[in-house]
Amino acid sequence: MSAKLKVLGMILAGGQGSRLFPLTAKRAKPAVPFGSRYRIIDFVLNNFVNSGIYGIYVLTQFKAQSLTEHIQRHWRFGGFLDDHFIILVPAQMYRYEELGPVWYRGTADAIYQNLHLVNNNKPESVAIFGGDHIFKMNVAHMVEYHNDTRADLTIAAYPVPVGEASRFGVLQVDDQWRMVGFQEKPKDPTPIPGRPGWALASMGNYVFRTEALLELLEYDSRDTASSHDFGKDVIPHALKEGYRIQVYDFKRNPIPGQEGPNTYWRDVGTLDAYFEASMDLIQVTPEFDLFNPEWPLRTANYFSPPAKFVHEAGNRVGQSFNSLIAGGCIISGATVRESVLSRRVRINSYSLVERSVIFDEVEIGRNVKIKNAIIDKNVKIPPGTEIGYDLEADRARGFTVTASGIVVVSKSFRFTLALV
Ligand code: ADQ
Ligand code: ADP
Repeated sequence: MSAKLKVLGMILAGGQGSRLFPLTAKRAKPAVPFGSRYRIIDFVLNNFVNSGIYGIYVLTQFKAQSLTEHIQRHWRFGGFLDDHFIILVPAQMYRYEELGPVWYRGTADAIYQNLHLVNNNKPESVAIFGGDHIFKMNVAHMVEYHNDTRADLTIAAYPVPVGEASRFGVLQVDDQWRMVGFQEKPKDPTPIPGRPGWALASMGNYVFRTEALLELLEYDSRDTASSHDFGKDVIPHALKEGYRIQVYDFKRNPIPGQEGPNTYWRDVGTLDAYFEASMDLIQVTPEFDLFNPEWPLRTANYFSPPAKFVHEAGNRVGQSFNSLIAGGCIISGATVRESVLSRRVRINSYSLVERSVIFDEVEIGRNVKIKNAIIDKNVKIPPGTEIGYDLEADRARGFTVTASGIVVVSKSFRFTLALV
């Protein structure tokens, strides 16, 4: 069909993201807004595009409407170059005759059910990345390493504290960084030799030699004991069968315009992790820099007016400190500190918003106080409301309150006067 691709990009964007509930009540995790202007999936898409990988399929499944609209409206390119595309692939039971009426049974099955897309493009290798991490990665460098080491499979890795490693695949390498051990989400993670307290985690980002991918997935699909997951099934099987699996050290990944090791990778899989990553952005010199012109971060291009800060005569001020404020916001006689505001948020006089993440088109009335909160899209907050000050009261009003005390107000929440 199309021109032969060197690397085909496939993004797994079908996960449910249940630990991000209620932000994922109506949208898949990769579609959750992040960093004032972006959606989580934008970061991996930019990683591919900035690395010269222009043939990309995005595999969706769960509550995909918001994600679909974001990509269809805002990530269009291609035209007459038939090897330049970003195409959404809904789950469509392509293997109905073989598997019966089943949705994707796991991450490996999501690729297996779409292997015809790999065969159509005949790439040398397939880069299979998760759709829900905040990071910058020059994928071309990882592919170069994959080719230089003649690997069947290359897995990107990042050191994490042992205490957190049970959430990840944990791997062991020899002195050539060939993988010699792998455990998916182990109870008792093996530390890195000579670095007690740290374990080497799989980032869930893989580059496969195409032939090896086809063999491994054909095998996995016939394995009745398998849960058809890369981490649980395919990688342990590949290791056992002696496939050459190399581990790619993410820290050595060079990002143009960025000095020093590449250190920032976050799985914003829980509300607390999501909140922390949002707060990372408003540091004076953030570890994750949105402003690097050599690593452009494309996203939806809305025609919003500029952000506006106004105050009328008197003491009221419209001001904001250490914050990210998107287009179309009006901060009128209110104060915003250490916060991340998406488009068209309106905050009225005498109100104070601190250490909070506010999604699109939220309206905040007068005399409102909000701290340590995430407020989802379109919520209207009546005058005089306090959020984040009395966590018991917040729970009683039906908000989600996380272990570390972050209050989340869901998209569908409607205030009545009794709830102010
Ligand atoms: P998890 O993050 O737990 O572990 P998983 O929840 O399966 O893996 O999600 C991986 C990616 O696939 C996500 O982007 C998710 O949205 C997507 N996905 C999940 N189910 C899908 C489906 N049925 N169809 C399409 N897409 C789907 C994995 C690895 C670990 C590694 C971590 C790093 O298994 O070894 O450490 O990622 O976060
Ligand atoms: P987001 O909050 O992620 O920006 P939008 O409000 O833009 O999502 O909605 C994106 C798409 O998802 C729209 O087509 C909308 O109709 C659909 N959608 C949102 N909420 C629901 C829902 N509760 N049920 C069905 N579709 C929904």
